Amino acid sequence: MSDCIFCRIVAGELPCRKVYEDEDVYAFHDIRPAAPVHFMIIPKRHIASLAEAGPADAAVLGKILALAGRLAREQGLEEGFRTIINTGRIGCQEVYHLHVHILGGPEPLGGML
Ligand code: D5M
Repeated sequence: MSDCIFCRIVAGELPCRKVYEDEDVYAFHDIRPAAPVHFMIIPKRHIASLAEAGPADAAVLGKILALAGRLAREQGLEEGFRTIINTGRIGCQEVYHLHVHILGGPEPLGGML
């Protein structure tokens, strides 16, 4: 989708700090970090949100979760990290291309849900 900023990042049309890429998945640092380390893992194929994902997306979503630990360790998050997927208006999703946030740093991130 040409009007999707994350599709444009995947296509190399917008700059990013890339963490990882393969044929299905792309990962890059968040432009507005909410933790000392904050990156996102996304499917290359446009999926607007978790609410729109279906059975055809199961493999890429599994791949993203299965990659999270390895990419987090490679970014220095040896002692853990937080994953967040914001979905839709109520979930405060800003960018409508499904993304898994990975956040962490040297100290615990503090209580959430
Ligand atoms: O979060 C969307 C996130 O995407 C938010 O933390 C900012 C980030 N963002 C927006 N534009 C960019 C670019 N161009 N590069 C990197 N990061 C970006 P959400 O879960 O939708 O609320």
